[in-house]
Amino acid sequence: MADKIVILTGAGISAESGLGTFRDEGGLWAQHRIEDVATPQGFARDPALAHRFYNMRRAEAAAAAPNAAHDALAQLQRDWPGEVVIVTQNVDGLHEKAGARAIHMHGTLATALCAACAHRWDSPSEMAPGASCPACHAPAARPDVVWFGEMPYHMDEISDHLLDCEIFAAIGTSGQVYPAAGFVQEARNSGARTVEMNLRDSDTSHAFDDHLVGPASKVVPRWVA
Ligand code: BJW
Repeated sequence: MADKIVILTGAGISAESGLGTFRDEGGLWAQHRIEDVATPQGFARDPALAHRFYNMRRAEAAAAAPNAAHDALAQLQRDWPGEVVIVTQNVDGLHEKAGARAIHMHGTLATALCAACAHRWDSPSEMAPGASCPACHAPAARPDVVWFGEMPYHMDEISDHLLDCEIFAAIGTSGQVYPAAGFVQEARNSGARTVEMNLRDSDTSHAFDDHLVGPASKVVPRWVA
């Protein structure tokens, strides 16, 4: 039995809950410029545009329900006699809706962040440019998400888990964004067995020992069973 399993999830696990991925055909980056909505420079240039993007995503996430893949991971986390650590790049909150705990390395739509004092609070469903922080009152409220060029959250904690896991799984992620794309190599270096679950090959498929090809709602419950 593995004492510790680390599972990295990406946008693909939520695709069958109706939430668009980023880089698949017709995905979010086909409709929105990364430079405008997913960089601190884009937010500084046109905060209203970025807020519209995240307000839309927040509304879609609020209306979405977890699918069989989220449910299977929550069940694994409940039932596995060892530790199951879910690290998600997703900001949609669907792991929590399924009853799991997850480390949110790219933040969450559920909270707002003050760019001036780093205070966090429950996000309103619609954020607007220039909104004030309830703690320091600076007009510096922003979505609590990690944009390109910013440091992902909880990296020390994640590195510690990668150092002592026996199994590492990646589900529905394209392997195009670092540092998450490097986790499989870190886990391998620690001696973990690695498995990828995806509709197709990702940029990091070559680094995995095992591959389960298919929609997450089918392959994840099968892997967990
Ligand atoms: C299914 C499915 C189904 C579909 N079933 N599967 C070179 C080396 C190392 C690093 C870099 C480098 N060059 C640049 C960098 C840094 C940069 C980076 O990686 N850039 C790349 C483009 C190269 N990274 C960063 O800037 C990160 N920070 C950092 O490195 O900090 C250190 C540092 C700081 C300061 C200075 C210097 C260094 C931060 C990255 C932040 C990413 N942010 C976003 C937005 C988050 C908020 C939001 O949600 O809007 O995170 S971008 C976007 O991509 C989002 C995602 O979490 C992330 C990953 O996407 P994901 O989840 O993989 O989705 P897709 O769409 O790409 O793939 C979907 C997959 O699902 C596909 O494979 C499908 O096949 C599959 N799929 N349906 C199963 N039903």
